[in-house]
Amino acid sequence: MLGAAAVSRAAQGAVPEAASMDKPATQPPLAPPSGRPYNPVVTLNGWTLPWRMNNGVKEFHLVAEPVVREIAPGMKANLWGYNGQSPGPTIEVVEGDKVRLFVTNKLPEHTTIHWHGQRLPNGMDGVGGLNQPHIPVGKTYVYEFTAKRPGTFMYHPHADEMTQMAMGMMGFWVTHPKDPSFMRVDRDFVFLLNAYDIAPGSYTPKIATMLDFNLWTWNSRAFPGIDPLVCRLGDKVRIRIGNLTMTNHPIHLHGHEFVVTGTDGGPTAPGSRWPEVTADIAVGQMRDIEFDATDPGDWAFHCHKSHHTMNPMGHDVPTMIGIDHRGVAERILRLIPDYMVMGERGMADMGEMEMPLPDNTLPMMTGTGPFGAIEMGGMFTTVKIRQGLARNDYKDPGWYKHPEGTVAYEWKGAPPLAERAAPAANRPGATVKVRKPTGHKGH
Ligand SMILES: [Cu+2]
Repeated sequence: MLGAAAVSRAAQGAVPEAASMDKPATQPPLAPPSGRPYNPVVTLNGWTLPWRMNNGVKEFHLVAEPVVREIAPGMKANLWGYNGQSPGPTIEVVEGDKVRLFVTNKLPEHTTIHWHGQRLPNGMDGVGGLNQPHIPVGKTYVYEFTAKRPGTFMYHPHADEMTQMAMGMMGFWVTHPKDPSFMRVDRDFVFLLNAYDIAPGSYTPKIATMLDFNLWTWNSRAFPGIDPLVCRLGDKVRIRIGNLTMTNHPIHLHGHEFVVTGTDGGPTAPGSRWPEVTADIAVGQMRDIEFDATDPGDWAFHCHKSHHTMNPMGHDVPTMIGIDHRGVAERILRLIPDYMVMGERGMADMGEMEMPLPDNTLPMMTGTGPFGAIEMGGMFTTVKIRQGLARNDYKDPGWYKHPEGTVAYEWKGAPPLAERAAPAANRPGATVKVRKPTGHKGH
Protein backbone atom coordinates (compact mmCIF):
# COMPACT_ATOMS: atom_id res chain seq x y z
CA MET A 1 0.00 0.00 0.00
CA LEU A 2 2.87 2.32 0.78
CA GLY A 3 5.03 1.28 -2.17
CA ALA A 4 6.64 4.10 -4.08
CA ALA A 5 5.56 2.31 -7.26
CA ALA A 6 1.99 3.30 -6.42
CA VAL A 7 2.67 6.83 -7.67
CA SER A 8 0.95 7.06 -11.04
CA ARG A 9 2.66 8.40 -14.12
CA ALA A 10 0.11 11.18 -14.26
CA ALA A 11 1.45 12.41 -10.96
CA GLN A 12 4.98 12.89 -12.38
CA GLY A 13 5.75 16.55 -12.41
CA ALA A 14 3.21 17.26 -9.69
CA VAL A 15 3.87 17.12 -5.96
CA PRO A 16 4.28 13.44 -5.01
CA GLU A 17 1.49 11.83 -3.08
CA ALA A 18 2.02 12.06 0.69
CA ALA A 19 1.86 8.61 2.25
CA SER A 20 0.42 8.47 5.75
CA MET A 21 0.59 6.00 8.64
CA ASP A 22 -2.03 5.52 11.34
CA LYS A 23 -0.72 2.40 13.10
CA PRO A 24 1.69 2.81 16.04
CA ALA A 25 3.26 -0.65 15.54
CA THR A 26 6.82 -1.01 14.23
CA GLN A 27 6.59 -1.44 10.45
CA PRO A 28 8.89 -3.88 8.63
CA PRO A 29 11.95 -2.40 6.92
CA LEU A 30 11.17 -0.81 3.54
CA ALA A 31 13.33 -2.57 0.95
CA PRO A 32 14.31 0.03 -1.64
CA PRO A 33 12.02 -0.45 -4.67
CA SER A 34 14.13 1.85 -6.83
CA GLY A 35 17.45 3.67 -6.73
CA ARG A 36 20.70 2.21 -5.42
CA PRO A 37 20.66 -0.74 -3.01
CA TYR A 38 21.05 -0.39 0.75
CA ASN A 39 20.21 -2.28 3.93
CA PRO A 40 17.08 -0.59 5.30
CA VAL A 41 16.58 0.35 8.95
CA VAL A 42 13.69 -0.51 11.27
CA THR A 43 12.04 2.48 12.95
CA LEU A 44 10.86 1.57 16.44
CA ASN A 45 7.05 2.06 16.49
CA GLY A 46 7.38 3.90 13.21
CA TRP A 47 7.96 3.58 9.47
CA THR A 48 10.02 4.78 6.50
CA LEU A 49 8.59 7.28 4.03
CA PRO A 50 8.25 5.92 0.47
CA TRP A 51 9.65 8.10 -2.32
CA ARG A 52 9.45 8.35 -6.06
CA MET A 53 12.31 8.73 -8.52
CA ASN A 54 11.91 11.72 -10.82
CA ASN A 55 14.69 12.14 -13.40
CA GLY A 56 17.27 10.73 -11.02
CA VAL A 57 16.05 12.74 -8.01
CA LYS A 58 14.51 11.01 -4.98
CA GLU A 59 11.33 12.92 -4.13
CA PHE A 60 9.65 12.81 -0.74
CA HIS A 61 6.55 14.60 0.51
CA LEU A 62 6.31 15.51 4.18
CA VAL A 63 3.10 17.00 5.54
CA ALA A 64 3.38 18.87 8.86
CA GLU A 65 0.02 18.39 10.59
CA PRO A 66 -1.78 17.76 13.88
CA VAL A 67 -1.89 14.03 14.69
CA VAL A 68 -3.25 11.76 17.39
CA ARG A 69 -0.55 9.45 18.71
CA GLU A 70 -1.19 6.50 20.97
CA ILE A 71 1.58 6.86 23.60
CA ALA A 72 0.76 3.39 24.97
CA PRO A 73 -2.46 1.38 25.06
CA GLY A 74 -4.84 3.43 27.22
CA MET A 75 -3.40 6.83 26.42
CA LYS A 76 -3.53 9.02 23.33
CA ALA A 77 -2.04 12.46 22.87
CA ASN A 78 -2.89 15.35 20.56
CA LEU A 79 0.48 16.04 18.96
CA TRP A 80 1.88 17.69 15.88
CA GLY A 81 3.87 15.51 13.51
CA TYR A 82 4.32 14.52 9.89
CA ASN A 83 2.26 12.24 7.64
CA GLY A 84 -0.11 10.99 10.32
CA GLN A 85 2.37 10.35 13.08
CA SER A 86 4.79 11.77 15.62
CA PRO A 87 7.66 11.35 15.07
CA GLY A 88 7.38 11.71 11.32
CA PRO A 89 8.48 8.90 9.02
CA THR A 90 12.15 7.99 8.69
CA ILE A 91 13.80 9.25 5.50
CA GLU A 92 16.30 6.79 4.00
CA VAL A 93 18.61 7.75 1.15
CA VAL A 94 22.02 6.69 -0.16
CA GLU A 95 25.23 8.71 -0.04
CA GLY A 96 25.34 10.77 -3.23
CA ASP A 97 21.56 10.74 -3.80
CA LYS A 98 19.98 13.92 -5.11
CA VAL A 99 17.02 14.55 -2.81
CA ARG A 100 13.97 16.79 -3.21
CA LEU A 101 11.66 17.17 -0.21
CA PHE A 102 8.25 18.80 -0.57
CA VAL A 103 7.05 20.11 2.81
CA THR A 104 3.38 21.04 3.13
CA ASN A 105 2.31 23.00 6.19
CA LYS A 106 -1.07 21.94 7.58
CA LEU A 107 -0.32 23.26 11.08
CA PRO A 108 -2.14 26.27 12.52
CA GLU A 109 1.10 28.29 12.40
CA HIS A 110 4.16 28.67 10.19
CA THR A 111 7.00 26.14 10.27
CA THR A 112 10.26 25.10 8.58
CA ILE A 113 12.38 21.95 8.57
CA HIS A 114 16.01 21.86 9.60
CA TRP A 115 17.98 18.84 8.34
CA HIS A 116 20.16 18.20 11.39
CA GLY A 117 23.72 17.11 10.53
CA GLN A 118 23.56 17.44 6.74
CA ARG A 119 26.12 19.16 4.55
CA LEU A 120 23.90 21.27 2.32
CA PRO A 121 23.58 24.71 0.74
CA ASN A 122 23.00 27.31 3.45
CA GLY A 123 19.59 28.25 2.06
CA MET A 124 18.38 24.64 2.53
CA ASP A 125 19.31 24.45 6.23
CA GLY A 126 15.83 25.40 7.39
CA VAL A 127 16.37 28.04 10.07
CA GLY A 128 13.30 30.26 9.65
CA GLY A 129 14.21 33.91 9.18
CA LEU A 130 17.93 33.11 8.83
CA ASN A 131 18.07 30.75 5.85
CA GLN A 132 14.56 31.03 4.39
CA PRO A 133 11.17 32.63 4.93
CA HIS A 134 8.91 30.57 7.20
CA ILE A 135 6.53 28.20 5.42
CA PRO A 136 3.13 29.87 5.86
CA VAL A 137 0.04 27.87 6.82
CA GLY A 138 -1.29 26.00 3.80
CA LYS A 139 1.85 26.42 1.64
CA THR A 140 4.32 23.86 0.28
CA TYR A 141 8.05 24.55 0.17
CA VAL A 142 10.75 22.52 -1.55
CA TYR A 143 14.16 21.58 -0.15
CA GLU A 144 16.80 20.23 -2.52
CA PHE A 145 20.26 18.95 -1.75
CA THR A 146 22.62 16.04 -2.30
CA ALA A 147 23.01 13.63 0.60
CA LYS A 148 26.77 14.03 0.72
CA ARG A 149 27.72 12.25 3.88
CA PRO A 150 26.58 8.78 5.04
CA GLY A 151 25.33 8.72 8.59
CA THR A 152 22.65 9.17 11.19
CA PHE A 153 20.63 12.39 11.14
CA MET A 154 17.31 13.88 12.18
CA TYR A 155 14.89 16.57 11.06
CA HIS A 156 12.83 19.04 13.06
CA PRO A 157 11.40 22.55 12.74
CA HIS A 158 13.57 25.62 13.29
CA ALA A 159 10.49 27.79 13.80
CA ASP A 160 8.72 28.33 17.14
CA GLU A 161 10.89 25.43 18.20
CA MET A 162 9.90 25.20 21.83
CA THR A 163 6.25 24.74 20.85
CA GLN A 164 6.76 22.60 17.80
CA MET A 165 9.22 20.17 19.38
CA ALA A 166 7.18 20.02 22.62
CA MET A 167 4.29 18.98 20.34
CA GLY A 168 6.30 16.15 18.75
CA MET A 169 7.59 17.51 15.44
CA MET A 170 10.69 15.53 14.54
CA GLY A 171 11.85 12.60 12.48
CA PHE A 172 14.82 10.36 11.73
CA TRP A 173 17.03 10.48 8.64
CA VAL A 174 19.54 7.80 7.58
CA THR A 175 21.96 8.30 4.70
CA HIS A 176 23.25 4.83 3.84
CA PRO A 177 26.81 4.40 2.57
CA LYS A 178 27.08 3.90 -1.20
CA ASP A 179 28.90 0.63 -0.57
CA PRO A 180 26.25 -1.52 1.19
CA SER A 181 28.97 -3.73 2.68
CA PHE A 182 30.49 -0.78 4.60
CA MET A 183 29.86 -1.35 8.33
CA ARG A 184 27.15 -3.81 7.43
CA VAL A 185 24.94 -5.11 10.24
CA ASP A 186 22.14 -7.68 10.34
CA ARG A 187 19.61 -5.46 12.16
CA ASP A 188 19.62 -1.69 12.24
CA PHE A 189 17.09 -0.01 14.56
CA VAL A 190 16.43 3.73 14.87
CA PHE A 191 14.48 5.90 17.30
CA LEU A 192 14.36 9.38 18.79
CA LEU A 193 14.25 10.22 22.48
CA ASN A 194 11.42 12.68 23.14
CA ALA A 195 9.49 13.99 26.13
CA TYR A 196 6.11 15.57 26.81
CA ASP A 197 4.39 17.32 29.66
CA ILE A 198 0.82 16.05 29.62
CA ALA A 199 -1.13 16.46 32.85
CA PRO A 200 -2.82 13.23 34.00
CA GLY A 201 -6.28 13.12 32.46
CA SER A 202 -5.50 15.49 29.58
CA TYR A 203 -4.48 14.98 25.95
CA THR A 204 -2.40 17.95 24.85
CA PRO A 205 1.19 18.68 25.91
CA LYS A 206 1.90 21.85 27.85
CA ILE A 207 4.06 23.81 25.46
CA ALA A 208 5.51 26.27 28.00
CA THR A 209 7.30 23.51 29.94
CA MET A 210 11.05 24.04 29.89
CA LEU A 211 12.49 21.14 31.88
CA ASP A 212 9.87 19.44 34.02
CA PHE A 213 8.44 16.98 31.49
CA ASN A 214 6.46 14.03 32.85
CA LEU A 215 6.29 11.59 29.90
CA TRP A 216 9.60 10.14 28.71
CA THR A 217 9.20 8.47 25.36
CA TRP A 218 11.00 6.72 22.51
CA ASN A 219 9.42 7.74 19.23
CA SER A 220 6.51 9.19 21.21
CA ARG A 221 5.78 5.85 22.92
CA ALA A 222 6.12 4.97 26.61
CA PHE A 223 6.54 1.51 28.12
CA PRO A 224 4.66 -0.79 27.79
CA GLY A 225 3.85 0.81 24.44
CA ILE A 226 7.41 0.54 23.08
CA ASP A 227 7.88 -2.54 20.91
CA PRO A 228 10.73 -4.93 21.74
CA LEU A 229 13.82 -4.83 19.52
CA VAL A 230 13.76 -8.39 18.18
CA CYS A 231 17.13 -9.89 17.21
CA ARG A 232 18.29 -13.24 15.95
CA LEU A 233 20.95 -14.95 18.09
CA GLY A 234 24.35 -14.16 16.56
CA ASP A 235 23.18 -11.06 14.69
CA LYS A 236 25.33 -7.96 14.53
CA VAL A 237 22.96 -5.26 15.73
CA ARG A 238 23.08 -1.48 15.39
CA ILE A 239 20.78 0.85 17.28
CA ARG A 240 20.78 4.52 16.27
CA ILE A 241 19.42 6.94 18.85
CA GLY A 242 18.88 10.70 18.61
CA ASN A 243 18.00 12.96 21.53
CA LEU A 244 15.47 15.76 20.98
CA THR A 245 14.47 16.13 24.64
CA MET A 246 15.75 18.88 26.93
CA THR A 247 17.97 16.64 29.06
CA ASN A 248 20.55 13.88 28.61
CA HIS A 249 19.68 10.17 28.66
CA PRO A 250 22.15 7.46 29.69
CA ILE A 251 20.85 4.58 27.58
CA HIS A 252 21.69 1.21 29.10
CA LEU A 253 21.69 -2.27 27.57
CA HIS A 254 21.64 -5.38 29.75
CA GLY A 255 23.64 -8.54 29.14
CA HIS A 256 25.80 -7.25 26.25
CA GLU A 257 28.50 -4.64 25.83
CA PHE A 258 28.44 -2.34 22.83
CA VAL A 259 30.66 0.21 21.12
CA VAL A 260 29.64 3.62 19.81
CA THR A 261 30.35 3.30 16.09
CA GLY A 262 28.88 6.57 14.91
CA THR A 263 27.49 9.97 15.80
CA ASP A 264 25.60 12.57 13.79
CA GLY A 265 29.10 13.61 12.71
CA GLY A 266 29.65 10.24 10.99
CA PRO A 267 31.29 6.90 11.79
CA THR A 268 33.74 6.97 14.69
CA ALA A 269 37.32 5.92 13.92
CA PRO A 270 37.71 2.24 14.93
CA GLY A 271 40.70 3.13 17.14
CA SER A 272 38.56 5.57 19.12
CA ARG A 273 35.99 3.01 20.24
CA TRP A 274 35.75 1.34 23.61
CA PRO A 275 33.27 -1.06 25.17
CA GLU A 276 30.35 0.33 27.17
CA VAL A 277 27.02 -0.81 28.54
CA THR A 278 25.62 2.71 28.94
CA ALA A 279 25.93 5.57 26.44
CA ASP A 280 24.98 9.04 27.60
CA ILE A 281 23.20 10.88 24.82
CA ALA A 282 23.19 14.62 25.31
CA VAL A 283 20.58 17.04 24.03
CA GLY A 284 20.80 17.32 20.25
CA GLN A 285 23.20 14.37 19.93
CA MET A 286 22.92 11.09 18.08
CA ARG A 287 24.73 7.84 18.80
CA ASP A 288 25.01 4.58 16.86
CA ILE A 289 25.71 1.65 19.14
CA GLU A 290 26.68 -1.81 17.88
CA PHE A 291 26.85 -5.17 19.58
CA ASP A 292 26.78 -8.88 18.83
CA ALA A 293 23.58 -10.54 20.02
CA THR A 294 25.43 -13.38 21.74
CA ASP A 295 23.05 -14.30 24.55
CA PRO A 296 19.41 -15.32 24.18
CA GLY A 297 16.83 -13.75 26.47
CA ASP A 298 14.70 -10.70 27.12
CA TRP A 299 17.28 -8.06 27.93
CA ALA A 300 16.14 -4.78 29.49
CA PHE A 301 17.09 -1.72 27.44
CA HIS A 302 16.30 1.61 29.02
CA CYS A 303 17.29 5.08 30.12
CA HIS A 304 19.22 4.80 33.39
CA LYS A 305 17.59 7.85 34.98
CA SER A 306 15.09 6.10 37.20
CA HIS A 307 12.46 8.82 36.84
CA HIS A 308 12.63 8.39 33.06
CA THR A 309 11.40 4.80 33.36
CA MET A 310 8.20 5.98 35.02
CA ASN A 311 5.03 7.53 33.71
CA PRO A 312 3.49 10.70 35.22
CA MET A 313 3.07 10.96 38.96
CA GLY A 314 2.82 13.73 41.47
CA HIS A 315 6.48 14.56 42.09
CA ASP A 316 5.63 16.07 45.46
CA VAL A 317 4.83 12.75 47.12
CA PRO A 318 6.62 12.66 50.49
CA THR A 319 8.75 9.61 51.35
CA MET A 320 6.51 7.43 53.49
CA ILE A 321 8.84 4.45 54.01
CA GLY A 322 8.60 3.35 57.64
CA ILE A 323 5.54 5.46 58.47
CA ASP A 324 2.59 3.59 59.93
CA HIS A 325 -0.58 4.81 58.26
CA ARG A 326 -3.02 2.60 60.13
CA GLY A 327 -5.86 4.56 61.59
CA VAL A 328 -5.03 7.66 59.57
CA ALA A 329 -6.04 5.98 56.31
CA GLU A 330 -9.35 4.82 57.71
CA ARG A 331 -10.19 8.31 58.84
CA ILE A 332 -9.28 9.78 55.43
CA LEU A 333 -11.31 7.08 53.67
CA ARG A 334 -14.43 8.35 55.39
CA LEU A 335 -13.86 11.66 53.60
CA ILE A 336 -12.28 10.45 50.29
CA PRO A 337 -13.49 6.98 49.33
CA ASP A 338 -10.75 6.42 46.69
CA TYR A 339 -7.88 7.38 49.01
CA MET A 340 -4.98 4.98 48.88
CA VAL A 341 -1.95 4.80 51.12
CA MET A 342 1.21 5.15 49.03
CA GLY A 343 4.76 4.16 49.64
CA GLU A 344 4.68 2.78 53.18
CA ARG A 345 7.08 -0.02 52.22
CA GLY A 346 8.63 1.60 49.16
CA MET A 347 6.88 2.21 45.86
CA ALA A 348 6.86 -1.33 44.43
CA ASP A 349 3.18 -1.73 45.34
CA MET A 350 2.48 0.88 42.68
CA GLY A 351 3.30 -1.71 39.99
CA GLU A 352 0.29 -3.84 40.89
CA MET A 353 -2.16 -1.61 42.65
CA GLU A 354 -5.39 -0.69 41.03
CA MET A 355 -5.82 2.91 42.02
CA PRO A 356 -8.49 4.63 39.97
CA LEU A 357 -6.69 6.83 37.41
CA PRO A 358 -8.09 9.76 35.50
CA ASP A 359 -9.08 8.88 31.92
CA ASN A 360 -6.27 8.85 29.35
CA THR A 361 -3.58 8.41 32.00
CA LEU A 362 -0.91 5.73 32.12
CA PRO A 363 -0.08 4.01 35.40
CA MET A 364 3.20 5.33 36.86
CA MET A 365 4.87 1.89 37.06
CA THR A 366 3.38 -0.80 34.92
CA GLY A 367 3.86 -3.72 32.54
CA THR A 368 3.62 -7.40 33.39
CA GLY A 369 6.29 -9.96 32.61
CA PRO A 370 6.40 -13.73 33.00
CA PHE A 371 7.27 -13.31 36.70
CA GLY A 372 4.89 -10.49 37.62
CA ALA A 373 4.85 -6.71 37.58
CA ILE A 374 7.78 -5.09 35.77
CA GLU A 375 7.22 -1.74 37.56
CA MET A 376 8.45 0.40 34.69
CA GLY A 377 7.16 3.07 32.36
CA GLY A 378 8.61 5.70 30.07
CA MET A 379 11.92 4.96 28.34
CA PHE A 380 12.03 1.19 28.84
CA THR A 381 11.73 -1.79 26.54
CA THR A 382 13.51 -5.07 25.85
CA VAL A 383 15.97 -6.43 23.32
CA LYS A 384 14.63 -9.93 22.66
CA ILE A 385 17.32 -12.26 21.36
CA ARG A 386 16.18 -15.63 19.99
CA GLN A 387 17.76 -18.49 18.15
CA GLY A 388 16.52 -19.45 14.70
CA LEU A 389 14.52 -16.39 13.68
CA ALA A 390 14.20 -15.65 9.98
CA ARG A 391 16.47 -12.88 8.70
CA ASN A 392 13.55 -10.47 8.33
CA ASP A 393 11.46 -11.55 11.30
CA TYR A 394 10.80 -8.67 13.72
CA LYS A 395 7.62 -10.12 15.29
CA ASP A 396 7.46 -10.16 19.10
CA PRO A 397 8.42 -13.77 19.95
CA GLY A 398 6.72 -13.56 23.39
CA TRP A 399 8.55 -13.96 26.69
CA TYR A 400 11.83 -15.83 26.86
CA LYS A 401 11.57 -19.39 28.14
CA HIS A 402 14.48 -19.77 30.53
CA PRO A 403 16.29 -23.10 30.45
CA GLU A 404 15.81 -25.14 33.60
CA GLY A 405 18.02 -23.98 36.46
CA THR A 406 18.94 -20.57 34.99
CA VAL A 407 16.58 -18.31 36.97
CA ALA A 408 17.37 -16.76 40.35
CA TYR A 409 15.68 -18.88 43.00
CA GLU A 410 14.69 -18.82 46.63
CA TRP A 411 17.13 -20.33 49.10
CA LYS A 412 15.32 -23.00 51.09
CA GLY A 413 18.20 -24.41 53.20
CA ALA A 414 19.36 -23.28 56.62
CA PRO A 415 19.61 -19.49 56.94
CA PRO A 416 23.12 -18.54 55.81
CA LEU A 417 25.36 -16.68 58.25
CA ALA A 418 25.27 -12.96 57.61
CA GLU A 419 28.74 -11.50 57.45
CA ARG A 420 29.02 -7.99 58.71
CA ALA A 421 31.88 -5.64 58.08
CA ALA A 422 33.71 -4.92 61.34
CA PRO A 423 34.75 -1.32 61.88
CA ALA A 424 38.24 -1.06 60.40
CA ALA A 425 39.85 -0.02 63.66
CA ASN A 426 38.64 -3.21 65.40
CA ARG A 427 39.98 -5.56 62.77
CA PRO A 428 43.15 -7.25 63.97
CA GLY A 429 46.20 -5.79 62.34
CA ALA A 430 44.36 -2.87 60.76
CA THR A 431 45.83 0.58 61.06
CA VAL A 432 44.08 3.72 60.06
CA LYS A 433 46.07 6.60 58.77
CA VAL A 434 44.31 9.92 58.55
CA ARG A 435 45.63 12.10 55.82
CA LYS A 436 44.46 15.66 56.06
CA PRO A 437 43.43 17.25 52.81
CA THR A 438 45.48 20.25 51.87
CA GLY A 439 44.17 23.29 50.16
CA HIS A 440 40.54 22.15 50.21
CA LYS A 441 37.91 23.34 52.57
CA GLY A 442 34.30 22.59 53.10
CA HIS A 443 34.23 18.83 52.46
CU1 LIG B 1 16.39 9.54 30.31
